[in-house]
Amino acid sequence: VALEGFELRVLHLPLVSPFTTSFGTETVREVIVVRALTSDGDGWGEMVTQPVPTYSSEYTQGAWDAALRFLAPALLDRGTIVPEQIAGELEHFIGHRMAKAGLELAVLDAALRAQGRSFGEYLGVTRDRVPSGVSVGIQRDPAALVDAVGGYLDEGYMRIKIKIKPGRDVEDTAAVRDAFGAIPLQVDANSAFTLADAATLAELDRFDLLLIEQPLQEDDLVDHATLAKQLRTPVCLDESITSAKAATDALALKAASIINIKAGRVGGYLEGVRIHDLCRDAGVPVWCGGMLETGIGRAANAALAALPGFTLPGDVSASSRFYTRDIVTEPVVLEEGHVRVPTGHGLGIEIDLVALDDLTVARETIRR
Ligand code: OSB
Ligand code: MG
Repeated sequence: VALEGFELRVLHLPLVSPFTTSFGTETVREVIVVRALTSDGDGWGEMVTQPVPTYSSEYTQGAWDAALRFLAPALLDRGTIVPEQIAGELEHFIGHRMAKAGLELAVLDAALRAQGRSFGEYLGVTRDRVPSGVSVGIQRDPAALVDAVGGYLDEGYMRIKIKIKPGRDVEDTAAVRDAFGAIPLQVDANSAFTLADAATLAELDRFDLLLIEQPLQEDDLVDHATLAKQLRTPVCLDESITSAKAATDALALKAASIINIKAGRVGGYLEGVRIHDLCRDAGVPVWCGGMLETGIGRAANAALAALPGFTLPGDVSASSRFYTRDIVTEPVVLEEGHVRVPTGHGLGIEIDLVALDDLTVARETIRR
């Protein structure tokens, strides 16, 4: 595609309820929406950073600065580019993967719209809908957690993930298991534990969890391998898997037996596909993680999760799980516990420009 510019916006989307993880509570989703301006039309992407660098080193103002100062100008200097060249073009800039992913997605959307192809067809999806799991934040107490989980099960979600942290681990998990029996259940610690907590984490073994996600810190690959040997629950990595290379290393070290794929975290959907492919070759299950995406990333995630190696339900939930008002005209909905893979051209979404403008708090356009 012939790139003419990029429009970046910071959006604030109010959350339907506060979302609490081991690193804090959010009541508003701050996200950067990218519009690629090309001679063949526009494309949309999003940078899934959060305002504070607690999940990873990336954060909104950092992504904004890196994108406007370095990443977008490098792509605009090239002028004409195909989406598959973007990651290579930006490789000499270290990190800033969420920012890179947002730019790549916007160009992918523009290119596929121009070709009249859907993102799912481009990726080679093998399903027209994917089972939907939901990520449930830490609640006031285990009883409130049981209430929240019950609500999501009533809506039809097919797998529950609960957030845990030290002191809110075994009791919370036990409460959910006791209340709902043999539902597909997993936990996510967002790096909140250390190897010294191995005995506590081993207590979770009795709950027959699908997996425990990211118990230790991002760079604790060897410690994760040590911990994995002490647990019956499979260890899944999220934060640690920043690239296909990191995935290869984690599998070689036996630090994980399952991998969570998030396009933003790994620098783009195309890198996410590479991780899918290598895990599939290695017989390692993967699932699609989420970053409270708007309708843009939510549509892209539904397509990614429809690749054959995604054998576990992802955090691919309905827009209504987080938002009362999305920025697309047809937000993702839950149908019999599933989310449909979009079939329209590009990501298969139309932007609600009124909602987009209403939710925009900052905006900048950079042109060739
Ligand atoms: O660790 O998977 C995570 C949200 C923000 C940052 C990290 C994570 C999450 C979630 C929510 O668990 C997943 C979703 O978008 O539904
Ligand atoms: Mg996680």
